Order: sequence, then structure tokens, then C-alpha cells
Amino acid sequence: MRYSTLRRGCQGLALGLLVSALSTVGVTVAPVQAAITNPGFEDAPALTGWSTYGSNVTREDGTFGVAPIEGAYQALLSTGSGAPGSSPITSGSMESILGLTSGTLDAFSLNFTTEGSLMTQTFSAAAGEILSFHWNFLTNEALFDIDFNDYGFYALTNVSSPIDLIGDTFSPLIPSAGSFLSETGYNLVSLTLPTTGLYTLAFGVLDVGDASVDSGLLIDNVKLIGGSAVPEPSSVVLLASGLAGLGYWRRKQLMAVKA
Ligand SMILES: [Ca+2]
Ligand SMILES: [Ca+2]
Repeated sequence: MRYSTLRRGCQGLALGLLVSALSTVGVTVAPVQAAITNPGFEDAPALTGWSTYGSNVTREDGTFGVAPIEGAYQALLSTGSGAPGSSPITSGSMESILGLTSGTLDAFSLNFTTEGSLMTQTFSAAAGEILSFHWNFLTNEALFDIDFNDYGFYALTNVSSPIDLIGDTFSPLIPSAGSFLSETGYNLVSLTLPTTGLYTLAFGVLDVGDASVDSGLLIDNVKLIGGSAVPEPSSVVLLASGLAGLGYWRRKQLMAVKA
């Protein structure tokens, strides 16, 4: 047996043991991919390639009341209870899965986080490649509510710090035709990957202040594109930087209100 074959075998065994161990605690785990698998959530079975945590990560079509931005399906994460007998995961569990210290997720709101759902995928990529995705934050909470400011976020290895907010009750919200009262509509995030290696992309949504009024996060059209082959439209860069600036401005406002 060649060494490289043996090494791949050992890596496969180690990965298999990890998947087996996580499966015993009720977690759906997908193996590391050389590219993003099922990036638009069109593949069957639903959510193939994604690891899901919490009871309420589902694949939705247009009958949900919000149309996918690509293809026929989109992913929905919710802070709700999901299937009978199941429940979201605690924010502490979410921090453990993401490798964050306790209290990290609370620091992104002005009240304690309680529970939510999470979805991840680990993939390999080259420096300069561009990762993009569309998100839509939905909520039943009142708008501009500091005490119950549920939020959606993404985390990406070596890029986010350590998570980046995508939507909360201070986002520009419009009435939603789906199962939530309000939504942001779909927005684009585009990120240039700094190094060659493995990345873990995570999407999450959290209840803040209590666990009684739900919020959700739709994700669709995740893409990984070679940076040199497809120049990034200036409008996308401006949108991404504009969203980042908006988030910083809003956090400053929140801090001012609390003070
Ligand atoms: Ca889709
Ligand atoms: Ca809530």
C-alpha cells in the first residue's frame, strides 16, 4: 500500500470516527468537501452537505411565503421549536460548536441570548476565491427592540470576527407573507478568502432576552467563485461594505441608548 493511500485511509478513519461520535449526540454531520456541496439547497435529500444543529433547520420552497432567490429551494433556520418533541439548541451549545468562549454571542446584543438554530459546512478553498451568499432575516418581534433584539449571523473561519451580524430588529424590515411578521428581504454578502485551506461557514439565528417570540433566517445561493476568473462587481463590494458600516453605526447607537 502506498503511503499516500495509507494516509488517506487514516484520515478517512479519523473523520469517520468524528462523524460517528457526533452522530451519537444527535447531530447531523456532513464530511469536509473540496467545494461547497448543495450551495443553493436544491439537492436531495434536503440539506445534503450541511451539518444542522437544533430542531428547526429546514428546506423551504416558495409555498413558505417567501420565494427562493435561486432555484426552487432555500434553507430556513428558526428559533422556534420545530418538530414535535424537539427543540432549538441553547446559545451555550452554539458557542461550543463554533469554538467560541462563553458569553461571546451575548456580546453581539444588549441582552442575554437564549436559543436558536445553526447550520455549518466545512470546505476547502484557495486564497482569493470569493464566497457569497444571500440572507433574509425574519422576525415576529417588535421592531427596534433592544431587550428582545433577536439576530441572525454568519461565521467564517479567519474572516468574520468571530461572527458578523446579518439582520436584527433594527434592520430595515418590511411585512412578510411567510410565517413571520417581518423580513429584511434577501441581501447579498460577498467575502474574499484570505488564505488557502479549510474554512467552516456557519449560519445561525438566536433568540435574545427570552425564548417566546421567534425569528428566522433564510439562506440561499451560496457560491464559491475563483477570484481571478470572475471580477467582483463594484456594486457588490459597495453593498458588503455598506452593510458592515450600517452594522457598526447601529451598534454604536445601541450602546448610546443603553448608556
Ligand atoms: Ca436555492
Ligand atoms: Ca425572540
